[in-house]
Amino acid sequence: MRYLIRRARARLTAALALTALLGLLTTHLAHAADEDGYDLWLRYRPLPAAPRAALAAAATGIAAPSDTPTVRAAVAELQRGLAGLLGRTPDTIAVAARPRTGAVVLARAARLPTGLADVDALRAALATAGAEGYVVRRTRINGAPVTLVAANTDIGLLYGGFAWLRQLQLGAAPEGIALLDKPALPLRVLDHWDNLDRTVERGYAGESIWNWWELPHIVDPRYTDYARANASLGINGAVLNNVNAKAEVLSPAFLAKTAAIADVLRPYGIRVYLSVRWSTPLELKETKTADPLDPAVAAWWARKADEIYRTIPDFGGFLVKANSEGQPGPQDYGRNHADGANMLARALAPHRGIVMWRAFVYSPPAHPAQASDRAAQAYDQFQPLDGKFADNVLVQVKNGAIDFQPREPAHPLFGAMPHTPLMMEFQVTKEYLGFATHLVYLGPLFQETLRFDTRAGGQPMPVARVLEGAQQGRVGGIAGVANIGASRNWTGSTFDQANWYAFGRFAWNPDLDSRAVAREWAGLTFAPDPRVVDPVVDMMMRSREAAVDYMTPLGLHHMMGTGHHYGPAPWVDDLGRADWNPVYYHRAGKDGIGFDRTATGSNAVAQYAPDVARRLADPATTPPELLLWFHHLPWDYRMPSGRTLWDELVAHYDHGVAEVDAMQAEWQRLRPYVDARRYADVAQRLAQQRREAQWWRDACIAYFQHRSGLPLPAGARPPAQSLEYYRALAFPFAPGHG
Ligand code: BDP
Repeated sequence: MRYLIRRARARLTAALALTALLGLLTTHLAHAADEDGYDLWLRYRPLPAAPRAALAAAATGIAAPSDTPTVRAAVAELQRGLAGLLGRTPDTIAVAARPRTGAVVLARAARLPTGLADVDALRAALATAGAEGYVVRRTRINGAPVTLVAANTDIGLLYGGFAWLRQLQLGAAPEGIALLDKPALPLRVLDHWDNLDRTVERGYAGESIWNWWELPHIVDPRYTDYARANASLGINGAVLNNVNAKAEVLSPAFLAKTAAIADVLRPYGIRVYLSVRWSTPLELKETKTADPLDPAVAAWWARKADEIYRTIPDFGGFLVKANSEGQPGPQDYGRNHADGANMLARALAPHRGIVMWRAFVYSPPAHPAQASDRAAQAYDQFQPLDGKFADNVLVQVKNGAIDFQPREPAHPLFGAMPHTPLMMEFQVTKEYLGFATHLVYLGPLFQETLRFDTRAGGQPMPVARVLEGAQQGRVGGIAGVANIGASRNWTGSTFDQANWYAFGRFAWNPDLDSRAVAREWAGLTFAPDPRVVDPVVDMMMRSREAAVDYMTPLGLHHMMGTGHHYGPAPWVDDLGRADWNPVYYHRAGKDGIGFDRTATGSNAVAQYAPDVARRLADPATTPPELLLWFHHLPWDYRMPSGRTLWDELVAHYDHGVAEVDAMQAEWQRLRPYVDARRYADVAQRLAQQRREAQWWRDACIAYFQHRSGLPLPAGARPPAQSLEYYRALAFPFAPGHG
C-alpha cells in the first residue's frame, strides 16, 4: 500500500514537473523578449530558419559605390538589418569591392556595374525613378546572381535599401522582391512644435528630442536614429521648432545648434527648416519696424539668410505662422500674407530656400454675438491672393478649416487656389484625439482627406492630385505635426508609432490605402504573422471612427476642454472670443443642434466648388458623418437610419464606447503573441481609453439632454454622474499646453 502511494506520488510529481516544463516552454515560445519600442519599425528580429537560410544565400556581402556619407548610411543600415534578420554578427557581410554571388549591390545609374544582365530594362526603369526613387531586383552580374539596389542618386540608394529591408522583415522571399518606386511629392516634412526650453506644444511623448541646451557640442546619438526612422519612410525635411516661434532661434547661438542637427540629418536626405517669428528683427532691436515693405526689414532678412546658409548650405527654409492666434505678421502693418511671404521668399531665393506660409489664420470677431464663421476665414484671406505668391512660397493648409478635429471635411482652400502650390498640414500628434493615451490610428483620416474630391475646375480632383500640382502645374508637399519626443518609445505609446509611420508612408505616396499601411506597420512592429497582423489591423481600422463616435459624432467639432483640449467640455460658453467656445460650434438648443454653414447661415459651404457645395448644402445629400458641420437641424430630424437625430446621436456615442470594448477584447486575445512589456502598456492605455470614452459619452449626453430637454432613447443608459459633476472637473496639469 505504502509502495502504491509512493508510486502514485512519484507519478504525480513527474506529471507536475512535466506540466511545469511544458508551461515554461510554451511561455517561452509564446512570449517574445520584452521590447521598449525604441527600435520602432526597424526591429530587424531574426527570421525563422528557412527564410533565414534563403536570405543568408541571397546576402553574402554588400557592394557599394564610392564612399559618400549617404552611401555609408545605406551600407550601415543594410549591415544592421541583415545582422538582425540573420541573427548573427555582420562580419560575414563585409563591404565587398567586387560583387560576388549573392551580393547586395548598390549602384548609381551613372555607373552601373559591368557585366550586368538586362541593363536596358534597368535603365528604362531608372529613367522613371526620378531623383529620389529606386529600383530593387534580382539580377546577374557576370552570371552571378545578385540583389541590385539601383538609383539615380545616393538618397535613392538609401531609400531602396530601406524598402528592401522592409520587404524582408515582412517575410518576403529575397528572390521574389522586385521594387520600383518614387515619391509623389518633393516636400515630405515633419513639423516639430518644440520650444527652445524643450517643452513641446501638444507633445505627449516627453520633452523635445532636441537637447538645445547641450547642443551644438554634445550631439545625442538619438538624432541619428531619428534620421534613420524618417529616411526609412522617405521623410526629407524637419522643421525643428514650434510655429509659435521665438526670435532667439535665429540668433547665432541657435543657428550653431541647428547646424549641428543638420550635420546629423544630412546623410539621410533630411533638410532642416526653422519656424520664424515675423517680428524677429524688431524684437532683436535690429530694425525699427517689421513692415515687409520697409527696405531695412527686407535687407535684414536677406543678411540673416546669408548668415544661415554660410553654416547650413542646404538649409531648407522658413515655416511661418503670422497673424494667427496673436502671432505678429504683415497685417500689423496693413500688408497682406503675400507681401509677407514674398519678402521672406526673396531673402531665401538666392540660396534656393523656400517659405512655407501657413493658412491657419482667424481673427477675433468684432463682437462675440455677431461672430463670423471661423471655418470661412482662411479662405477669405487667402483665396484672393491666389497667384500672388513668389515661386518659392508654398501655402500650408491644415487638413480641415477648423483645427485637426477628429473629423473635418477637407479644407475648401484645396479646391480654390489653382495658381499656388499648396502643402497639406496634418497633425500626427493627437491634440484632439486622446493624446498618447487613446489608440487612434490616423491612416483613415489621412486617406479620407487626401481622397476628398474638390471637383476643382469641374473635374474629379482629389486633394492628393492638388498637392501633386495637377491643377497648379506646380508641385506642393505634405507636412505633419510630429508626435515625437524623448520618451524611450519616441511617441509615448506603441500605437502612436503607427501614426508617424503612416504619415511618412502617405507623404511618400498619398494614394496608399490606410489598411495596407496598417498591415505593414503591424507586421514590422509585432511580427509578420496573420495571427498578430489581422487583429492588430482590425483594431487600428476601427479606432478612428470609434474616437469620432465617442467624442464628436455626426460632424460635431471643437468640444474639447479649454486650452489643453483634454476631455469633453461642450458647455463652455464664457471664453473671451466667441469662436473659442464649444457652444459656438455645436449651437445646441431647444430647437436643435449643428452649425448652419449653408446660405441661411454662414454660407461657408459656398467656398467649395459648385458640385461639392450643392451636395453639402442639402442635409439629404450631406454625408451623415458631416451633417452637423454644415447644418443646424431639429432634434427630431429623420436620419437615413430611420432614427431621429437625437436618438442617432446617442447611438453613436454608445457605439464609440462599444468599439473600445471590442478593441480591448481583441488586444486580450493577442496576449500570447506580444511581448509582456508592450502588451501591458497597450492594455493599460486601452483601459484608460475605455474610461475616457465613457466619460466623453456620459458628459456629452448629459449636456445635450440638458439642451434638448428630451428623454433618453429607450434602452440608453443614463450618464453615470450629473452634468454639474462633469462641468466641475478641472485639469490644470494636462500635458502639451504651452
Ligand atoms: C492648434 C493648437 C495650438 C497651435 C495652433 C497652430 O491648439 O497649440 O499653436 O493650432 O496650429 O491646433 O498654430
